[in-house]
Amino acid sequence: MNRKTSLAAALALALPALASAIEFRSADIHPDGYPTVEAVKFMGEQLKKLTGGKHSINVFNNGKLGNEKDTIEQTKLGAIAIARVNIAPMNNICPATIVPTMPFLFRSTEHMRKVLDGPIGEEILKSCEAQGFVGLAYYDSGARSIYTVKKPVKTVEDTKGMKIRVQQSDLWVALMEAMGANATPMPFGEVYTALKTGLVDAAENNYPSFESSRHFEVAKYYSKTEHSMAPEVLLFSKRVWDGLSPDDQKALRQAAKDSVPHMRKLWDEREAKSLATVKAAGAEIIEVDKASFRNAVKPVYVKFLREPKLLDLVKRIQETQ
Ligand code: GTR
Repeated sequence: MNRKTSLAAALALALPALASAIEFRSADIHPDGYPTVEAVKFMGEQLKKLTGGKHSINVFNNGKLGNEKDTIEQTKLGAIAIARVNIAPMNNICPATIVPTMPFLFRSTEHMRKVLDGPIGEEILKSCEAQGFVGLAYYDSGARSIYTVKKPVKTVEDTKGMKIRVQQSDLWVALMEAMGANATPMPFGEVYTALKTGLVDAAENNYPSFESSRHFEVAKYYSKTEHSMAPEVLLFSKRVWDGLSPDDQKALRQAAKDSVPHMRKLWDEREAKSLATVKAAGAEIIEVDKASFRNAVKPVYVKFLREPKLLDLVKRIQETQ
């Protein structure tokens, strides 16, 4: 055997192994360093370890694969393996995801983590399988609050007539309308310009997104409405999933699970850091009359929780200690 043929033989031997090694594509709209992005990178490292170096994850950050709605569609089709998105753009696709998005539902971060880590969280993720998504994990997203360009919001009266950007979800539109505002749904990547040009008067988000997007440069009044703790989710394409071996599926589930405590640590650190950054840059953090917001959004519970299954989930969440 000459050198050439022995090389070809060696390659042929290596090929079956190479052919089954997969680099899963994962989408995120956030930049490097953001806790969701870093958590999925960490998951990739875990996956490599668990599969003896075979499988890996390539995180496409900064919306390189599109906005969240687009990446959800691509994931359903199997063009993207993993979408790390907020649960809100899933609301219209998978009704049970409405529940953890509901305003003023979770009493605290601990309450939210306990619910999502347990059977209720599992049940909600599982319900998305019929729509083409295997839910692998929830990540923290803190509490979302309203921030404005011109005048601070202190009670729900102040949001009357305001144009507020929301995520692309009917629930979010209804939520802002219940506060008397005009909801403008649009992708996250368009919000900075929308605030700057006056297309919207306000937006709402957690501290890390308010900071990383630099929205604080144009909207300096951050009013602590803390109206929703809608979590982040890690969705795997069911189409891709069904083509994987049970061992690979197990490794993916494990790697995702392992990334959650890591994400939470990064999240807690980032929340504190982001708050300090925006304050130092001149953002004003404003306490609000929370009860006025809580009362105003009550009709949203009636409108969106007609199905007994969803009502039951809410009840069980409220009963979780
Ligand atoms: C962020 C979240 C993103 C996206 C964004 C938004 O907090 O991490 O996934 O949902 O909010 O408001 O669009």
